[in-house]
Amino acid sequence: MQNTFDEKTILKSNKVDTFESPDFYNIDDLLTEEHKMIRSAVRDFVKKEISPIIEDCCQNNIFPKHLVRKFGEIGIFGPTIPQKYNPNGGLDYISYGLMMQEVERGDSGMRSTASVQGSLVMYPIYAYGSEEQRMKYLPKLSSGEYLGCFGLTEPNHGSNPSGMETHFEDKGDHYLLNGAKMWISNSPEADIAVVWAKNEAGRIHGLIVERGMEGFSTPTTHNKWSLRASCTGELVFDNVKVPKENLLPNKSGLGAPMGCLDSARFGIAWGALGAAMDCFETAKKYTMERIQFGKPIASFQLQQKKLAEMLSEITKAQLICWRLGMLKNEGKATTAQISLAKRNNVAMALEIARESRQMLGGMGITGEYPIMRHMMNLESVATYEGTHDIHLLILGKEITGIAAFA
Ligand code: TGC
Ligand code: FAD
Repeated sequence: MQNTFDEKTILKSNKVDTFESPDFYNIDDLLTEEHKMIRSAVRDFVKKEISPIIEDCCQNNIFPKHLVRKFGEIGIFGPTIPQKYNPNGGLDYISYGLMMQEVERGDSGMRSTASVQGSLVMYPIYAYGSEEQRMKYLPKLSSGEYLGCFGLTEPNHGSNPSGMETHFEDKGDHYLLNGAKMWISNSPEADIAVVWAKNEAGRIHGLIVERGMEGFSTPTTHNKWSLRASCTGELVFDNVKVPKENLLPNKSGLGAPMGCLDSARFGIAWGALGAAMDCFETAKKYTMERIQFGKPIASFQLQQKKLAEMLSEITKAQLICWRLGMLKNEGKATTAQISLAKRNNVAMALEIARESRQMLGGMGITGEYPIMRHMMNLESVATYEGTHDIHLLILGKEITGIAAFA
């Protein structure tokens, strides 16, 4: 098992988190008062609940599971889902994006927990599920009473999920599920899993598998250098009898899981921006205070060049996120537009993390500052939900009309 959170032994940071986001192009003028209130509430939550414990959680590979309920209380899970199923729902995509930005500013692993629950578990149950499934699962997922996970990737099929081997057979009164998924965020602690598997005809369907079903296990993945506060594991199905009412009835084919990824990748584009902002703000403060050669290092041109380039990239990414959010609100955002945002913003954040790590010199490798943790986390973010190169190929297909995947 991943180590468990213990209020008594966790080493709380006594550093005051004074984060404020850069807004060089007055992008706040494009936000509503409600957007700003939501951002401010989540920022305060991160300062109070995540910043003090996250370094110790990551150093010691602890998943702070108690935060799942707290995320539920402040409405982080599935905020765009209608209020009929999620009392905290009914918000727009800019609100969702701002939430992901703030949570990932705290830690990418915490954003993973939130975006898997909202975009990859609640979204498919809402969009492809029956009314009974919606009423049974969505309120509990939104409150954090249940934690969910999403099983698409397999040991032999990562970038090409259409080749998946996990399959189920119709046994009359139930389905019999066999196979395995790996690299599954939340799996070791999840109450339910939305699992993608092929039927006898080779058609992909989503099934809701519940913890406790015989033959279903969720071994933990160990030895990660990245996302150490997020729990990751496998999903193993050994003749699991899944009730027929647990099949998501309203969409099948690869487009079903891929539709969920559109929503999660959108959240990652915003989240990575949050991590980049945290690195930039940390480097800016440090270089103003650190004296070398009798001056603050911020007075040297090479440091200023790095800061100026970071702010330029953050500003461009903010504009991409805002525009994409508006397109999502209008139901017009395309898969390729989302790919561009996910790929660009994660690469931008990783580059800013690497540059700002350098700017802190030796201090940059310690847990006194958040940069090294962001940098390690972002290596996973660049891989999951479609790798950096897969998103390049999705854009290549959009531009040329020719798929270069195979
Ligand atoms: P291709 O022939 O292009 O498409 C097959 C069918 O799928 C449809 N489709 C989509 N539908 C909606 N949204 C999308 N984004 C879609 N992408 C594809 C497509 O229209 C088609 O439908 P139909 O009805 O015509 O059959 O499929 P392909 O097999 O050639 O693969 C395309 C490729 C490589 C782009 C795709 O498979 C891909 O994106 N691969 C990356 C895999 C990936 O992203 N895995 C993510 C796993 S989940 C995860 O990482 C969670 S981490 C969470 C966290 O901790 O935050
Ligand atoms: P591969 O597909 O084997 O790719 C290896 C390399 O080959 C990559 O660089 C890739 O870009 C490249 N490559 C592959 N195909 C091509 C091609 N056609 N052309 C050029 N280059 C190519 N999955 C889930 O289903 N649910 C989760 O919750 C989840 N959480 C995750 C959490 C973590 C921490 C990590 C690391 C992964 C998670 N994943 C999850 C899995 C993730 O989506 C996959 O790791 C990702 O899609 C890549 O698959 P892979 O690791 O098998 O790499």
